[in-house]
Amino acid sequence: AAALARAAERAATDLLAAPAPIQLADVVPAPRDVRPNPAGNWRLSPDAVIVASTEPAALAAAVHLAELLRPATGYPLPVTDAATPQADDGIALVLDQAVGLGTEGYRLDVTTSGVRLSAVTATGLFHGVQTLRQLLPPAIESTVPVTEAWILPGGTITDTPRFPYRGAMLDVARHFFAVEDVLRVIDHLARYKLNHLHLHLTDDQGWRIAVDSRPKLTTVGGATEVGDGPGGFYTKADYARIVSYAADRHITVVPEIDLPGHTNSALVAYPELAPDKIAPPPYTGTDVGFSYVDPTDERTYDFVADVFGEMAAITPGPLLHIGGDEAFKVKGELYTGFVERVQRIVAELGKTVVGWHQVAPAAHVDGRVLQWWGTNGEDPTTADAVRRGARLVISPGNHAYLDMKYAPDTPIGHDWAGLIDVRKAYDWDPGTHVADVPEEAVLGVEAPLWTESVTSLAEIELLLLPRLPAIAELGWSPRATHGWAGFRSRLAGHGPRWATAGITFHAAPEIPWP
Ligand code: TNX
Repeated sequence: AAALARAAERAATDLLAAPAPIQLADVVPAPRDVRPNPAGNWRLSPDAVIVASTEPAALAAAVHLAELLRPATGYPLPVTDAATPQADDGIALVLDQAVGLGTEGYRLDVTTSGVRLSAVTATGLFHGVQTLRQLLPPAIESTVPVTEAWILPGGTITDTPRFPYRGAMLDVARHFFAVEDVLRVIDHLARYKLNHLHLHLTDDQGWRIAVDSRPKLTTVGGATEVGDGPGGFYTKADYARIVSYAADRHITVVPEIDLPGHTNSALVAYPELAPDKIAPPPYTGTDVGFSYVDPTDERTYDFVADVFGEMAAITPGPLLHIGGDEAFKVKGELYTGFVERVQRIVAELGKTVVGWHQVAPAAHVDGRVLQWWGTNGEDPTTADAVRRGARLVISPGNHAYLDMKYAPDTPIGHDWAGLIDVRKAYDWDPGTHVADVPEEAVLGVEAPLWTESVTSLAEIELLLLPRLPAIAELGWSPRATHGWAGFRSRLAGHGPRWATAGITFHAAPEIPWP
């Protein structure tokens, strides 16, 4: 009788399995290759199991998948492991050298007998899990069980990123954000296969990371923010929590200590760093370019070595960001000499240096990365630094800046680099954006969010979504898949997902939301 019941259930399942509510190609960022097979739809059933290769990292991806699917389905979805996992009416996550597709790619096969997700690395499996999640109905985002036919569209996706660096930046200095808020931002990055979180940890208005050798940086320098707010800072344990939450989602944290400008909060705490050796008053406005650490005082370099030494010790990723932007009062050789010394300090710590593209005139050091934030794609100095060996992360102010308003009536944000609606965020090419820089020198893209006007997670999300997926697609998807018409209709399907998950977003008028 039990067997009969199962057969009846299977027959019912087969009937229900067509059509799938989501098309196999309805994924953001667009996959490299999509081969739908409408005869291969598969329905996730209450007794489905998830089985992974025995490696701990593969199991972790499987557990992550189970945790994404359990709340809405209410299914137990037990996770097991096997030497050769089979998609036997369940989901198999398989580490397999033969799949190819590099360090981040994956292959997803959906057939009537189950789902097989395979990759060379656990990172590939994790990205594949994000794709799988998007192929289920939007109700999968519910935090409580809902009745739904959990049908996956049949076929095969093979996917691999265009660029190795895909990031977003959060400015936690202008306004401070709690660890929990940063973890939610990491969730949003993971959804769209971004793999770097750049934290802008210091600025005129506040110093946000504990440095044991300089405690006043946080007790004094961390006590302010833009406006009247109390500021705040991350203890090393807080920072470790962010780093490990990100690492679990295959995201590398890139910490920025902005020097020599944007340093008023450090000068308030340690006046010997100030050019006149007098502590300035704390700054809670939104001007830029007025503060700097004294590049002619050896104590400044001791400070830099201490701070980056401690940052290197708590940052497992290879990149340390030294800022370098808008140091209007440190000019010419004084500026270049300062940057070169800081670059050497970072290199001696075994880390790779990143700087805003203003550091371009400084000498090259191994692996140096410049973050382009210009607005016209023309900069001979940056192109020259690339010829001397630098690579670029591209963050054009007029396309990728998440703090720009969408439209004149956006309640928060800036407009100095223009308005950035979703199409403006999407319609450009990181591979050809900066004149005289070949695509081979482009590491990838990053969407920075400056927070002078941003005070809450909901406001972060309003500016992030739906533009972050646009930048993610530029970083991940092959240029051949690029097209506004296709993107806007794929993106539209994410509105109900965000709404179901309780995520704030801007219902941009140019997107055909269902
Ligand atoms: C410029 S972009 C800055 C930031 C501001 C931002 C506001 C860059 C490297 N520096 O200090 O917050 O504009 O959009």
